[in-house]
Amino acid sequence: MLSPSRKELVSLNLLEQGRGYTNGKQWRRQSCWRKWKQLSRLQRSLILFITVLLLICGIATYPSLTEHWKGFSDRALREEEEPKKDSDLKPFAQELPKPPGLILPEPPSERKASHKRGPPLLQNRQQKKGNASSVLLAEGKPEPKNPEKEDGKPVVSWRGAMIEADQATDPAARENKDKAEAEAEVENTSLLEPESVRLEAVREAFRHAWKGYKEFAWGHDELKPLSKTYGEWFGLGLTLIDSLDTMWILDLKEEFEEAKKWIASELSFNKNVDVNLFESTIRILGGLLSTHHLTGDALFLEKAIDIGTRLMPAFNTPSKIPYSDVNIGAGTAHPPRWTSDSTVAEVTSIQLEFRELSHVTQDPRYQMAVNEVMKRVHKLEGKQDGLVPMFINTNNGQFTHLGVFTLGARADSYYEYLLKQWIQGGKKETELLEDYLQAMEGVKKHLLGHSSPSGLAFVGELSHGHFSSKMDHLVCFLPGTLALGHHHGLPAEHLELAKQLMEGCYQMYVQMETGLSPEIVHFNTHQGSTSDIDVKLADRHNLLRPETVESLFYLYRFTKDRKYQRWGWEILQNFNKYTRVPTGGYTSINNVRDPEYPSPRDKMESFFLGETLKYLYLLFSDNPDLISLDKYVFNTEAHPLPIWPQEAGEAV
Ligand code: DMJ
Repeated sequence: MLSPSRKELVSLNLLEQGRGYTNGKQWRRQSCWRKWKQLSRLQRSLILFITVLLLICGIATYPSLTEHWKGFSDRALREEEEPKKDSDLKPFAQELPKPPGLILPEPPSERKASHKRGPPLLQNRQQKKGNASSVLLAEGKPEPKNPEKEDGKPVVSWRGAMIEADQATDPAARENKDKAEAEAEVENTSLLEPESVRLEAVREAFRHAWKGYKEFAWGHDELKPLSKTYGEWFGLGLTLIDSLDTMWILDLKEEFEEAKKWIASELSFNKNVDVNLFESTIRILGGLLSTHHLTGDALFLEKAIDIGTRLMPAFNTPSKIPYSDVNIGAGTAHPPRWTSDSTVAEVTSIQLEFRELSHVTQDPRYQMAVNEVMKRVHKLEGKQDGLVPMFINTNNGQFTHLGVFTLGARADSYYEYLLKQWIQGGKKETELLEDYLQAMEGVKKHLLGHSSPSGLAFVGELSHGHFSSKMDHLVCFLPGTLALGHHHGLPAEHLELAKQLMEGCYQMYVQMETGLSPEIVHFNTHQGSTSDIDVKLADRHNLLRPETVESLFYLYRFTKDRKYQRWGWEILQNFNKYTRVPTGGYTSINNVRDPEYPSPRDKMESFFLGETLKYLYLLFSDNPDLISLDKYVFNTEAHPLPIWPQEAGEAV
């Protein structure tokens, strides 16, 4: 601290300098020196000490400061060129809870990946959408302001979804893209178990499920793995029949032979029971027909003819639109107790099976009955751009509950079977194709949405003109169906949309704490949302459904992109972690958001063996001839039925 006398002296001198100011260099030097001399020793040491200190700090912080300044100016430049876009895209890695350790050993490379790279979607988005530009930025090249205009290429626009017609025409960008894709391929492959391990993992899961069924539910419809008993729906050995062709495909010979013995000696359809026409057609008739086709064993055809014939009374209605329920012993049919309506998906998703039954027996009755349904539905009023309502009246044959459109429950497989019947019949029934194409346009126009903040594609619902971002897990059949259509010659846009929707479906798993999808989600579409997906309390269950792995199978078959196998592998691990019951079997769960207590439901649906495990196996196989998609078309319960061979001289 300075003494009062010293203070005065300093201020006096400053005044003097102000008066005699000449700005000469000589004067300034002298004046500074004079001032320095006037300071006390303490003052001088203090100033020297502070100066040295500042110098040391400056040297130490120089490199990080320059980095910071550089980064700041880069960001400012980017924001100026592309306002908001990237800054809105929040990495999932920051939002996702880290999944707990898995029961099955996780590949070391995968563990590494979860730390290093974050969830795959974000990388995919970077590779594809942000994409060429983010590669350019990483290389230190300026990002083009408006890539779609610069290269003169139009973009395909589906209601806000911009799909690049041809990415990166600039050779450098293309090279970067190819490199990024090659790297992604190497990385995806290194994250995967070898094919034999993947296939064996599915076989093992099947055997475990079968163990529970065999021990506690043999010959009954469904296993209740926790209470170690069974549940009956139709009392027809539903799980056993639904699983037959899965065992054949998975090469589980011993299990298959045991099941076949039961079919031969125990299965009888001469029972006074009400069965649901749709469910028994897709699971029982479909399962028997495909097993017959794969094995060539007449036993399965005999049983298929028996059940198919017993289901026929369902079509004896004033409108030719079938009733939902049939008593297969009494030969009577009726609608549900509370209504004379059937659901649209149910009456339009039995065609592949009845048509095949006619084809294989040369008895046209079955095919005529189901073709009549399609003809009538084709002509009906009440559609919107090819989208159909969910109910149809069996008396007057008209749609009911008009104005509500979904690709989820009650309508889903209508769309799937339009395409698949066209394929089954050799692509000649153009009405089916037209209805399918128009419906896909309707989906794009009315139901396609994009979530916030990450822009995930999803298919919502429309109710009297109001869009809802609700999506059933059931809708995840759609990416696979779209990809299948493209494989059979439909436009590339279908495959592009399939890829986008596939990512959305995968995120329905990844963003849940158990890594398993809930039954229903709501995508957030409001700007500023912090998460893409919301799940209501009542929708948090998982029934071991197949649709996402089904679509992963198609996407992998047609694109050979290994990320789809990797995604399927993750899903299998999570089924093993959260739904596997130690004493045998897998169970539906109530809460995919609680990894501590997912709350088992004590039920293993037959489609877990009929579909989910079969599609996982086919997804993990690298053999495109294992149920070739040029020879077979899967029914909606994953039973492969043959594509009819073309008559001699006919164009294929
Ligand atoms: C299956 O029975 C069929 O896939 C059907 O098309 C929809 N529901 C279940 C699976 O989720």
